[in-house]
Amino acid sequence: VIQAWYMDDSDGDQRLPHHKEPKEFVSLDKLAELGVLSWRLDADNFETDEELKKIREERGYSYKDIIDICPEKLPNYEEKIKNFFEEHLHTDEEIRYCVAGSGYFDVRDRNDAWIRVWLKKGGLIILPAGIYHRFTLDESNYIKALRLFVGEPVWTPYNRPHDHLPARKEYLTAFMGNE
Ligand code: KMT
Ligand code: NI
Repeated sequence: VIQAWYMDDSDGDQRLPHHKEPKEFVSLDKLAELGVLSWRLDADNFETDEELKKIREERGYSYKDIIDICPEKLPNYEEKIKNFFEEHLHTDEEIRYCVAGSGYFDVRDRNDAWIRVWLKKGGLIILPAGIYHRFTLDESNYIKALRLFVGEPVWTPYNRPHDHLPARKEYLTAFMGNE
């Protein structure tokens, strides 16, 4: 449901897996060290799932909507697809729960290398505020995801570099051991 690996350095279709040769997988514990948290949930019953309810209550995720990423359902599809893949950060967590389809969230590790996180049906991922990341569809070309948020949502992406933002500094302090 959630797998992660280091990306190769090649350009080319962003929707391909971009494994290194040989493949170099990254554990969920390793992701957690970067502040990236993940769960495996029952996506067929997400409307009534008690485990999801508990996570939402504990973390204060009062807001919820659904994003359906396909040309028919997402307004300005091409532009959004392009913007999602620009390296950026947010001043709040990015919380996505995949209930259908799949996609790649790429995050930077502490050496600034790309880790590709493959989110599939039943996977919930939390990217911490201030982490540089990007998103792309994979070869299936479709994802339907719940978006959760604490209070009124702010989706503003700050494209790299935005190192002076408090959220960036706080991220570095919390997860990179910076002073
Ligand atoms: C973002 O901010 O990068 C996104 O919302 C990605 C798309 S959600 C599957
Ligand atoms: Ni984002």
